[in-house]
Parts: sequence; structure tokens; C-alpha cells
Amino acid sequence: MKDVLKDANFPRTSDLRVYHLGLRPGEVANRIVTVGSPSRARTVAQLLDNVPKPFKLESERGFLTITGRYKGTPVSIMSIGMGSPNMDFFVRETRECLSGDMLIIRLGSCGCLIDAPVGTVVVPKACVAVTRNVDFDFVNPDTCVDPPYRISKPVYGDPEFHIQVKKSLEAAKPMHSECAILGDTVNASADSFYSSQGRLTSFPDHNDIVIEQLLTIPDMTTLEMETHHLYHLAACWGRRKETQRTFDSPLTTSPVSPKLLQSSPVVQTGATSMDSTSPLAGLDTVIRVSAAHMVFANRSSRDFISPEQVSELEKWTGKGVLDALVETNISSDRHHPEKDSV
Ligand code: R1P
Ligand code: URA
Repeated sequence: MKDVLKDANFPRTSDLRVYHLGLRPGEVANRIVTVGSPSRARTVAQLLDNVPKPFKLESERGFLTITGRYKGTPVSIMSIGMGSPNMDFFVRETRECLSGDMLIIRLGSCGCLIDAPVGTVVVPKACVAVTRNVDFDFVNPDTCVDPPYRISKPVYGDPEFHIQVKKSLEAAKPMHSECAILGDTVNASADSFYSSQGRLTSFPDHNDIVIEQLLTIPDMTTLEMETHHLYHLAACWGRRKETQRTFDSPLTTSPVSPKLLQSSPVVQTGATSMDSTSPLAGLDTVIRVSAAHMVFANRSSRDFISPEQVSELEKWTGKGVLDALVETNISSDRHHPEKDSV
């Protein structure tokens, strides 16, 4: 980003672009599919309506946003890379570009801890976090009483959205597919693909009992790296009152078609004063979240998915999560009944 940034607390350019995602209000929809890799984002984006033409923005930090319409409803597909710090950038900076509710689904890959084949799709109702205890002495472990890894309490996703995600995935699954779709599971999000997921590398990680400990948690099924932070931030948001805040510089022109986001109009957010003329000001907003995890690795059989399986899986799960997004109502829709008019 070459533009000058203002405000060390929440840096933005003068035309309101957020620092790491490069987006500004009006370029992102309230309904979002978030994925790890740009190739998955582009695969899912092939399902978007051709008109209006989708808007694409790749930030200098590697976040890719594709905003368009799916079956007439504005949606964004955003690739964010890996790990909870990137999930944190994504949720916080996107939130500041929007007004009203957000509906977010993560379409990610995962490792599986139960006896289910690669290609299985898992919809977690809840997540725990697995974090490496950096105060543990990994060189002289016998000197430590604290454990090398910590497992958090579970945090829950949105229960209604969970049901819709499972239903839409079932409907999108091709007739010939033998993949199972499992719901109501618990996922563990780790702060490393390796140590805190119980993998062995050349480092002295003292992680041989991580998986055993995870499997004592009822319904524990998958391991990945971001979904806990998504569920955690949504839970922390709770129900927050919408404010409309003002900036000292106006919005300039944007490459986004004015019709693309008719159901989520540009609202200037980010500073201080409440504007009672906003259709949403003063109303409660929520962030509703769910996830669909594609099993790429089975940790007991040691199988790993093939590129051909990934390609087929991403297409139909992409359709399933987009269908779930547009079939779920969010309160912002009530204030923008023109939602379906392109
Ligand atoms: C590790 O290979 C990555 O794959 C999983 C993990 O959460 C981690 O980001 O998800 P994605 O496929 O969405 O990146
Ligand atoms: N992603 C992960 O984080 N772990 C796996 O085992 C597979 C995908």
C-alpha cells in the first residue's frame, strides 16, 4: 500500500482503506466465505454470478478479496493465508468496512483424528485452541511443572447456521460422491501445523500426548489452525450496537460497480459520533459464524488427499457454503430489501 496511513491505533488511508486487507467500505459484503489459499478462493469465485462483474483486490500482504453476487445476493470470498493472526486481521479489518450483521463461513482443510477417510467434510459446532506454552523449557523438560501445550475451553459457532451449512452441503454433494458430511463435531485449532498438532519434526517439541489429550474431549474430530479464532471473535462481539461514525475525508470513487453491494451500502465507520439517520444505527449487530472443514490428512491412517480429490471437493463444498450463506437471513437484509435487485 503506497498511500499515506493515518491513525496509529487503526491505520487507514485517506480514502478509508484498511492497512493489511487494502479494502475500503463498499468493497466487501456482509456474507463472506473465508479460505486459506488464493486458488481455493478463485475456484469458489467461479460460482459467482457474471453480472455485475465481480470485484477483485489482492493486498500487498497477500489477502485476496473477490466480491460479487451469488444467486443475486452480495457475497465476498476472501483468502487470508494461515494461522489465527491472519484470521484476526481478516475479521477486525473487514468488520470496520461494514455495517450490520456479518455472516462468515470458513471453508478450510484439516487433519482428522477419527476413523474417517480423506475427503470427508466436517462441520464443527465448537472449537478449542491448542497453544504451545513458550514458558515450558523444551531443552530441560524435567525442570517444568506446567504442560508444554495448553488446550482451551470450547467456543461455539452459530447453531442455526451450523444446521443450514450441513443441509446445503448435503444438497451440493454430487450423487456419485462417497464423501460423508459430519456435523456436531468439535475442532481443535492449533498454533502450529507441526508441534501443537502432535507432528514429529527435528525439534524437541514434547508433543507426544497432544492428540491423546485432545481425544478425551467429547466429539473431538478435526485439527486445523484458524476456526477457533473466528468463533472466538464472533463470541466476543456478542450483540453490539451499530454506530455510524464520521471521517474527516469523503469517500472517493471506487472500482466497484455501484449495484454490486446494494444490500450493504457504504457506511463510513471508524471514528466516533453516532448518526441517528443511519438505518442501522442503534440496532444490535451480530457476527454469525460456521465452518466446513475438508479432511486432507488422516492422522491415524496417515493418508493424505490427492490433488484430484481436492479439486472435486472444493467445487461442491464451495457451492454448499455459498448456498448456506445466501439461504441464511441476517438482520441487515431487513433494512435493505433491494437485496435481490441487481
Ligand atoms: C495448513 O496446511 C493450513 O491448512 C488449513 C490449516 O488451518 C492451515 O491454514 O486450512 P486452509 O486449507 O484453509 O489453509
Ligand atoms: N491443515 C492442518 O492444519 N492440519 C492438517 O493435518 C491438515 C490441514
